[in-house]
Amino acid sequence: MTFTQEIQRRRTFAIISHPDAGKTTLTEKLLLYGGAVQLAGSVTARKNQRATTSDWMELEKKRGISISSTVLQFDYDGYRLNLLDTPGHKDFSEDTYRVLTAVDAVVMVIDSAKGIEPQTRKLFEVCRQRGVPIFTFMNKCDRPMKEPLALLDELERVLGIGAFPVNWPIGNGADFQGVYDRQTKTMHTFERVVGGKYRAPVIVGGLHDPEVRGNLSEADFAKTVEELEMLEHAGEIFDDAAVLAGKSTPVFFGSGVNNFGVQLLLDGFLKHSPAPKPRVMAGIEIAPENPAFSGFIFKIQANMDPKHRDRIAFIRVCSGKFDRDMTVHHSRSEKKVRLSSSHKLFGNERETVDEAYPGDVIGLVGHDSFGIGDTLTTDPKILYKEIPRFTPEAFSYLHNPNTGKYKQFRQGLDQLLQEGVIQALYLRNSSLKTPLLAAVGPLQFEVVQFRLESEYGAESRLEAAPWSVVRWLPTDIKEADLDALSLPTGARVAYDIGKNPVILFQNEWSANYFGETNKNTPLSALPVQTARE
Ligand SMILES: Nc1nc2c(ncn2[C@@H]2O[C@H](COP(=O)(O)OP(=O)(O)OP(=O)(O)O)[C@@H](O)[C@H]2O)c(=O)[nH]1
Ligand SMILES: [Mg+2]
Repeated sequence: MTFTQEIQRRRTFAIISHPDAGKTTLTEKLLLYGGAVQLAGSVTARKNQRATTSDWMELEKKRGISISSTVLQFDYDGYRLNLLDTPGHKDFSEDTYRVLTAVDAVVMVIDSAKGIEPQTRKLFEVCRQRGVPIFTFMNKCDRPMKEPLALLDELERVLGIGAFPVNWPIGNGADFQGVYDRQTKTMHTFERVVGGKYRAPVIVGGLHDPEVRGNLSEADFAKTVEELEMLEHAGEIFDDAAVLAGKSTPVFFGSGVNNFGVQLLLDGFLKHSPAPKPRVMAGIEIAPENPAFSGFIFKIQANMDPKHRDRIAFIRVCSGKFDRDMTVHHSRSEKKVRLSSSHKLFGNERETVDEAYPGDVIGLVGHDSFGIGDTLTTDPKILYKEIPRFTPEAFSYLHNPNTGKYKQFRQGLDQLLQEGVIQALYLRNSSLKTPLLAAVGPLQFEVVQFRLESEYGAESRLEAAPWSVVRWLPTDIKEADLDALSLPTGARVAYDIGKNPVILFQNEWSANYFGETNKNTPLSALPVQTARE
């Protein structure tokens, strides 16, 4: 296969939505239909059931929610898929937003009973800004759902995007029979299989075949047929250009847990989604075909494999070919590094990979100097600035109650800090050595506690901290100037891990008041970036 063919067959996409819409379930079913697993696991794994491939973390299995994004690479129908399952909860959204920088398309999952929920809307906004093509899966049609026309209307009204139904649900809730594919004018009637572990048997036929009607009343069936006629009458056609521009979304209906409509989604997605596109860097386009290898790190994860206890840096390849053992320029250290330990990833399983192409996400092990946002390239002129940064809004002290285990506590915390979803701050003029953790949302602290215990054997105790706002001070501010600051009640000066001074405020009002009354001391919601960052 030629270099260009390798690029053209890559599909790199994320599954996104509000919590609980069914992303992980759908991911598992895409793996089942894509032939990457033989038997689908379930999110709420009971004793003798296997858990999903993407929710592999101990706490995820326990809680039945996704905490961290997962990469799954597999081949299907000539394509190489890099699929990323993301967490929906807003406290974990920093991870999700980073993933969005690494993909070329998304599948947006909607709970058909609930319609568009707040977190879906936020994620959609980010996709729109980035011009990422969006495919929509209307999930949970096996539960009493909103009218399909109302769901389409919601997409257009709430998100302001064109919606093109590729297929249409027949029946709803207990009567959900399957979907009618408007492209091929065929009806796909499914049978439910216990636990949804295997592919659902399907009969493909005409809309008016007798088995299609199932338990559906004459009136309900007639209504559906009328809806379909209406859609036909509207005469809209699948507009590939609008989809690729992120202006219109193809809509698929189904039920992930029952395997209804999963095959149609997978095939429809692959047919219409884009291969890797050029990346823009400082106004210059870097095409995937560019012979220079380049990519950026969008995620770091420690201890994926309890046997290895190492950390993996996830890199999205943007241009050129990756060869194991190649030497590249690392943007942060401005040094040359040899990439010898490279892996393809499938949940928490990894396998050495010798080559990779634009679109691929691979894991690099053994480079402590790698950080989120770093560029790796054979052409040092290439520097990506893709990773968005977020201002922490939750603060809490983390105590080590067991002084005998200080080493485990400290080592664990340091490694978790490197993943970049929590930060540690230290109060100025304080003898207190307890780290003050800062994160986008408080659930992150629970994750830290759980992981410290399960991955490092270190107990910890959280103590609420009285602040809710952090602002960075100018980096060149002098110690004497810090002493002279007149802070509002309850505010404190602290340092981040890079020794940059910050002010912690009790609330937004207090931060704004300080800003108004100290015009000579500009504050920023994010650390001031160094030139190379
Ligand atoms: N009835 C019904 N339930 C479903 C369907 N798909 C998923 N579920 C259930 O919805 C719940 C949430 O599913 P997940 O796949 O974990 O949802 P998620 O979007 O990955 O959630 P987060 O990652 O935590 O944001 C689970 O109990 C699933 O079994 C479906 O098609 N029908
Ligand atoms: Mg999930």
